[in-house]
Amino acid sequence: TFHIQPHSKQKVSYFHHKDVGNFHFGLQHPMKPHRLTLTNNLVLSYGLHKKMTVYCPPKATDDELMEFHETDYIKFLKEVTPENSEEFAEDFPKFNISEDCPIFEGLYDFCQIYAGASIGAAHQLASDGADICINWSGGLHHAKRFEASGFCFVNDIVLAIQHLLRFYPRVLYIDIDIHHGDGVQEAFYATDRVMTVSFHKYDSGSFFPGTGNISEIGYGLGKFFCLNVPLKDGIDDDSYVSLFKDVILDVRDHYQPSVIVLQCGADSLGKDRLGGFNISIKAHGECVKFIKSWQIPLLVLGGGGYRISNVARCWTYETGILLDTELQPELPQKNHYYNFFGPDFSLHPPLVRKMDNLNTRSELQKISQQVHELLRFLDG
Ligand code: V1P
Ligand code: CA
Ligand code: ZN
Repeated sequence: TFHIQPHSKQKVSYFHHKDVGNFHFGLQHPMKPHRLTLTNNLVLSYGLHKKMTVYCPPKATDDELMEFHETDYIKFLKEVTPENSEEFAEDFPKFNISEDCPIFEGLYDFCQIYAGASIGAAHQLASDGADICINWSGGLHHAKRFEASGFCFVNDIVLAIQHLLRFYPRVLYIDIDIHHGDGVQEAFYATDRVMTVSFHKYDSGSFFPGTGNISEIGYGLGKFFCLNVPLKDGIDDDSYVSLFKDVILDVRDHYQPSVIVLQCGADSLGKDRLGGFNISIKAHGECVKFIKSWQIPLLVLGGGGYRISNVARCWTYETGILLDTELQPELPQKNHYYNFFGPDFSLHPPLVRKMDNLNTRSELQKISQQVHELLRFLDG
């Protein structure tokens, strides 16, 4: 007799450092690490910790950060503080210290914590300790070898992928943050061992960081191993999810990745404070569900997300998806931050607005066609 297994259960590990939510970029700054405390709290109040292994990740060491970053840049991040910043002011332009990337109390600890969690998660995947690893504090995709950019100081994604490359032949990186994953793209632009795919808002250069045209396809050995899906404001659930599945399935079939890193930036949700897309938490989660269903080792990271109550909802819902656990739509009342989630107190508040989808059917069709044509170059 045959025993049909619809899907064998994937083992999930969850990395959360208790201090990661206590850092502050500054009062006016949109990046709020507190969203990580909110998320963790909601994950626990749904009881999801009972279905996965929860780790307090070790902080990344200086040497680990220098696997990608320049020694001088890491030394600078380690030494500079709000108090001594005058002594270092001459270095600010060089390292892109700015309004976006300000010096704040505990900056280096913050970097060590979120990068340590991504490296630890990568290590656990590679050593066969889990099938899926989650680090919602990671996904800071803009940081460059020797400079900060777009709220990102060290690039935990590049560090995690570099670690995975010691064990796996091909890494697929997928980025659904509304911003272009430029730092990860740049780091692996000339290699065929990492394929980077980013979906993002692109308006010929004015939306941050300004890159991510479909014409950016990789260089040298990496030519065609970089894919960009530029979109406009107002994209809705159906257009986004169907384009995502259409593109990413063809990527999988051509590239046949041995491991996947998924950056789940929640600023692609409707009503985000910086983004302009119009998608729901269910649609965002559907992208995660689709990748998970392939049963390929998976590292799941956070990223942007600037309406923090929705970020916490989204990443909690996606933790549930990764655990094959349906969550009741009413938020658990025993949650310490319950009041943050009014007036609806629901996991699925209405995020989708009556707004124009500036992506026309024919434009989306054209992007899909261009992507399939580019992927054909990966054959043979
Ligand atoms: O637009 C810019 C730069 C700053 N100007 C000189 C142009 N920066 C954006 C940065 C967005 C970073 C997104 C990060 C991520 O992809 C990953 C974590 O989500 C920016 C914006 C904006 N509306 O795009 N910075 C700020 N807003 C900002 C506002 C207030 C205080 C500090 C920064
Ligand atoms: Ca993106
Ligand atoms: Zn973003």
